[in-house]
Amino acid sequence: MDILQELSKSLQKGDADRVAELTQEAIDERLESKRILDDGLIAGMAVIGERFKKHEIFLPEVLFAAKAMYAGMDLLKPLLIKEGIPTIGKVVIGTVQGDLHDIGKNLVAIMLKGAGFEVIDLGNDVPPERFIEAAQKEAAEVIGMSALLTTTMPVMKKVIDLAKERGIYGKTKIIVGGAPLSSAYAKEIGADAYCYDGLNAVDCVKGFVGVG
Ligand code: B1M
Repeated sequence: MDILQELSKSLQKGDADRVAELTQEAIDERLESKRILDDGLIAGMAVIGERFKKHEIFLPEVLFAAKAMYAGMDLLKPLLIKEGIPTIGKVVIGTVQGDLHDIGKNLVAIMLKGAGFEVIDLGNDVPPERFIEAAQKEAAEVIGMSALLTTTMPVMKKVIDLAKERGIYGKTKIIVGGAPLSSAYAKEIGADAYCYDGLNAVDCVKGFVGVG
């Protein structure tokens, strides 16, 4: 088994210590950090998602896998964030109210930081008001919202409606992402863009601030 397959398997077992060891080994072997992330950590989490869906595993296993994912991400983070790049814009990001899934949002934040953006991360379970207040206080160019549950997707529309009410809609661009989202849904609720992953989010945001 190659190191990335072993990494994926260890994540599936929820073995955070082994995930940290293998991630470090992969880094020491100079594997590309994006490959370690995609083919090791994210690949393992995709299997967990499938198995959870089929009721082959339950929430505690998913939680252990998420902890293991963070053990790997903590080591990759400094590599994904390139140092010393000047800030090219501000992004307020968070997972919407009622939703505790933050792994994808954190990855997007890391990618944006790596591309030179200042990221104000509001965390998860973020009420609409906080997105708008933070964007206004920080004079952010972009608000980024993440949702992983079909039941929390509608909160994104509440944030957009509030942005309209407060007069920042159109000035502050709004991007949305997360597994259940789509371009069609983003259009329907009035978001400026749907981004399918971190790199795509970087491209969108660069387009909005006119760089790249
Ligand atoms: Co939950 N969960 N979960 N979960 N969980 C899902 C999302 C689910 C699809 C599992 C399934 O049934 N197959 C399902 C949702 C079903 C639905 O709504 N259609 C589900 C459910 C049902 C639940 C609970 C309701 C379970 C329960 O309690 N009965 C519960 C809800 C809790 C809550 O939020 N209120 C719950 C809880 C949890 C844990 C806490 C145990 C844990 C989260 C831990 C954490 O995040 N700290 C968890 C996990 C880990 C998952 C799965 C297995 C993995 C999610 C993940 O981290 N993926 C997930 C199944 C799956 O997605 N395959 C599942 C890896 C991550 C890198 O991908 O988040 O998609 P993702 O992010 C991607 C893109 O989507 C995109 O870029 C990222 C990088 O490529 N992206 C953006 C995301 N946000 C973006 C924002 C952007 C741009 C791109 O711009 C701003």
